[in-house]
Formats: sequence, structure tokens, C-alpha cells
Amino acid sequence: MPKNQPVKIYNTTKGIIVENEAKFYQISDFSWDSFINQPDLFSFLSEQIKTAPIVAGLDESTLLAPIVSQEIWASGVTYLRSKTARMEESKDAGGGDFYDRVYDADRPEIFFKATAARTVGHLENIRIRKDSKWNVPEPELTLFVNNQNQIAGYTIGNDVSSRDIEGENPLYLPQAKSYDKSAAIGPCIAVFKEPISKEVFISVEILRGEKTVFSGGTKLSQMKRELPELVEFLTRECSFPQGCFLMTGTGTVPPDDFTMISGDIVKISIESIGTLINTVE
Ligand code: DO4
Ligand code: MG
Repeated sequence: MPKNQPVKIYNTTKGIIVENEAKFYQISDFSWDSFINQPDLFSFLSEQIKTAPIVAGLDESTLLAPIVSQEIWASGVTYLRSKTARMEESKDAGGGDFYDRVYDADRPEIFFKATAARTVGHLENIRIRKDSKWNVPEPELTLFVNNQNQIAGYTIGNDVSSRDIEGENPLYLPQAKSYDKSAAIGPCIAVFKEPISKEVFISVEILRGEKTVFSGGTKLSQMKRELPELVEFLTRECSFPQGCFLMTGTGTVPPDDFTMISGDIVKISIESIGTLINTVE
């Protein structure tokens, strides 16, 4: 296997499919929850594909979000760009100082984002709230943390957010962040032998019809915190018998005069994991 290339796990309507070096394997006899929580997942996958039947390929229309019993949590204000954007949006509410302080504090911001039922996968629709006028995607490297509190894999996340609600009062954060179809993850869980490189680029493009109305990106190395540090805080007083997902914060925020509208297509790519595409309902 070439150095630190991931093995990818897909949740599909036809069961679990594993991709390795452009070959696809059908996995049977495992539930999703038990499969992704196997200890030393990379070695386990390498063993599984020695005997699993090869299938023709991956039909994208069969993809499901890579989540069954897991919760999605999220960390915030982990990049400078997120801190400055939130200080600006909440300055009239006196919230600016909170964001400044959490950026420098030992304890990171961590919040509950979504249940599996509120989450969509690749090519499914995300939603913006009807009572909000300013909505953005947040492209985020998302960790799969297994039931032993280890980072076992990575996926792509969209922490869809209502900036006017969050900016009006920091106590409205749960309403700005957590509602039906406010979270997208996928298309796979990518499992690496070594931790993911900090040089990976996380990019986002928003299409309105044929036109790109916003594009941007950041390197993971721009994040102020370490990934294990975020996991350590999340798992201090919460256990996750089936593992969980942790969105790690956004480093890309569109300009303040930008809002998503119905019909927009959001494409988030992370090198070596893939691209997550969702349309705004
Ligand atoms: O505190 C607001 C949310 C921060 C967030 O979601 C992010 O930085 O990604
Ligand atoms: Mg976020």
C-alpha cells in the first residue's frame, strides 16, 4: 500500500463497501456500528479485504451518510478566521469578547451538533432555517472517534449554521447549529495508517446555477488546536459506546454579505478523503 493512503469505508443501501487502491469490496456479517468500532481499524480493514468479494464499483446513488448510532459533536473557534467572523457578527450582542476568550482558553468550545436522524450524507439535501436570513456552510474536517476514544478515521463535515441567530445572542447557538438536516457528513470514513497530514487542504465551493458564488479554503495546519486535544475534552465526561463524530471547526467563512439560498450546491473537498456535495433544499 502506498504511504499513508486511506482505506475508505462506505455505508450504502447495499451494505458496507470498502475501497482500497481503486478496488471495492463487499463486507458482510458486520453491523455498521460494530464494523467501524473494531480495534486497530486500519489493520482490521487490511485483513478483511484479503477475503471479501470484489464488487464492480460504487454506485453513488446508493450512498448513505456514514453514521448509524453515533452522535455528531462539533468544536468551534479553532481557526483565527472563525474567531474574527464571530466577534464581528455578535459585537452588538456583546458576544465578541466570548469568542476572543475561548480562542485563547485551555478549554475549547465543544457543542452538540446532530443526531443521525438530523444528518444527511453525500448528494442529499441540507436545509437552512426558515426563521433565519443569513446562512453559511462550514467546511470541517470531521473525526470518527471510536468507542475507545481514539481517532479511528476521518470524514468531511458541513456544520451548516445560521449566522444571524448565533450573532443575535451567543445563547442561541444551539438553535443556530442544530435542526433538521443541519449536518452533512460523508461520503466515506477514511482510515489511515498514520494520523492525517496537517498539510491537507479543506476547500469549499458554492454553486448557484452554473456560477461559483463563493470559494475558499484553508490548510488543516492553520487550526490553533491539536485534534487529540479536542477529542480529550469531548470524551472527558461523555462516553460513546458506538463512537461519535467530531467536527473540528471551520477555517473558511464567506464574506458578511453572503448567504446561501435554496438551490445552492455546496461542494466541500478534503485532500485524500474526497468531496461531499449537498444541495440546499
Ligand atoms: O461559536 C460558534 C460556532 C463556531 C463554529 O462552529 C466553528 O468555528 O466552526
Ligand atoms: Mg463550525
